[in-house]
Amino acid sequence: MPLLNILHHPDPRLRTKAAPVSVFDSALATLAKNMLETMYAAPGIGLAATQVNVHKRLIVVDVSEDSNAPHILVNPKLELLGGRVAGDEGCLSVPGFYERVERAEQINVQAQDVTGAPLTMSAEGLLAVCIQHECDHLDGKLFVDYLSSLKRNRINKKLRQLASERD
Ligand code: GNR
Ligand code: NI
Repeated sequence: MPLLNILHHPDPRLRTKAAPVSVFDSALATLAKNMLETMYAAPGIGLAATQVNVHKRLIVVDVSEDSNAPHILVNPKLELLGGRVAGDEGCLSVPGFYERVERAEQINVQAQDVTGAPLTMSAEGLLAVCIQHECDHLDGKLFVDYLSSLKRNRINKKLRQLASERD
């Protein structure tokens, strides 16, 4: 199975708002499978289609130690419940940077599975944080958007520098 290329901030394509999925075909299932494989290889605990330049509302997450609890969520809708948690957050599209971000501690999620069947789940802790982070990607949002402009500018400068050294 091929690994997918992950876009890096400040690539403007990461700012695209993803469109709802309406066709639940084998191409969608293959995309989800390739996204999981890419996430595990990175390694990461979540991946949004936006990050692999596919602008559809599809995310994959697995926060388990043994990489054996994958969730594939299509057209996810979040209900933020009580509690706030602050934790260090990273992103495969912002490599090398980890910063404190505040999120809802508990959420409910309504989504569809890869066949289009409705699915609901509740999540807390790291799983809840990860799902919120992935849903932000689908709206073109990155964790750096929550930081002070000082921190964000520092990260932008460093990543632009690294990108220009690669080209
Ligand atoms: O691998 C990841 N780790 C992580 C850690 C704390 C909060 C969120 C995340 S998600 C990130 C993978 C990623 O970039 N998903 O979009
Ligand atoms: Ni991310």
